Amino acid sequence: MLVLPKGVRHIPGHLDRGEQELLVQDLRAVVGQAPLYRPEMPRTGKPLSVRMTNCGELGWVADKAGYRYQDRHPVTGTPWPPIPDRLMTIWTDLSGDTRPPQACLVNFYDAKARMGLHQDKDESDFSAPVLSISLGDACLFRIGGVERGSPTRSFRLESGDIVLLGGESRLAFHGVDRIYPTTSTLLKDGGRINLTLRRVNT
Ligand code: MD3
Ligand code: FE
Repeated sequence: MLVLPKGVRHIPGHLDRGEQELLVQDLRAVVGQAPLYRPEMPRTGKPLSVRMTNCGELGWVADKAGYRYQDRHPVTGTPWPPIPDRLMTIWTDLSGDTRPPQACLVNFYDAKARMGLHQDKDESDFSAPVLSISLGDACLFRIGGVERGSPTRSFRLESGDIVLLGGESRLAFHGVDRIYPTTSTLLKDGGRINLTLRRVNT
């Protein structure tokens, strides 16, 4: 049996196929307003393999100047579109927080994309959980402890899965080791989408 770190709640198959399709429709509208772009590593400017966009009052961005939340798309300069109602409802149903999410980061992985082990520390409110939704191809997700060297555990995330990261796990190191191409028919051209709903400020 796989034991998850404290504060991690994995809900396999929370969203059925119909719900996943409706979410993809919502996301197509979001990406029409706020196109996916490729963020870059601070200092080096090396592009990330994951493409990103956001919806909500704030969005997470990365460029040579650093990592931060800001209220506009870094390429188009326009405000992020609102978080779709369907996502707001999922947050209300599952987060245990009465306040609405302020940011929804949209990550898109092609077959080769990955995300190295990192902590999410650019928010100033760690009391709310992060709610993650996986759509499309499966991935191998890894999570460790709050110190970089501590042991990690890996598990597969499938389309329709939700993960809540709260409490002790909110500052845990985590990453995406690999995508399993062609494991889902949800996205016509394949790939994986991860959505994270977050509180940013207190
Ligand atoms: C554990 N995204 O956007 S989602 C990220 O699948 C990010 O795209 C990954 O890491 C993805 O920052 C993982 C699950 C996740 C999200 C936020 C966390 C796990 C987390 C915050 C703290 C601890
Ligand atoms: Fe993260």
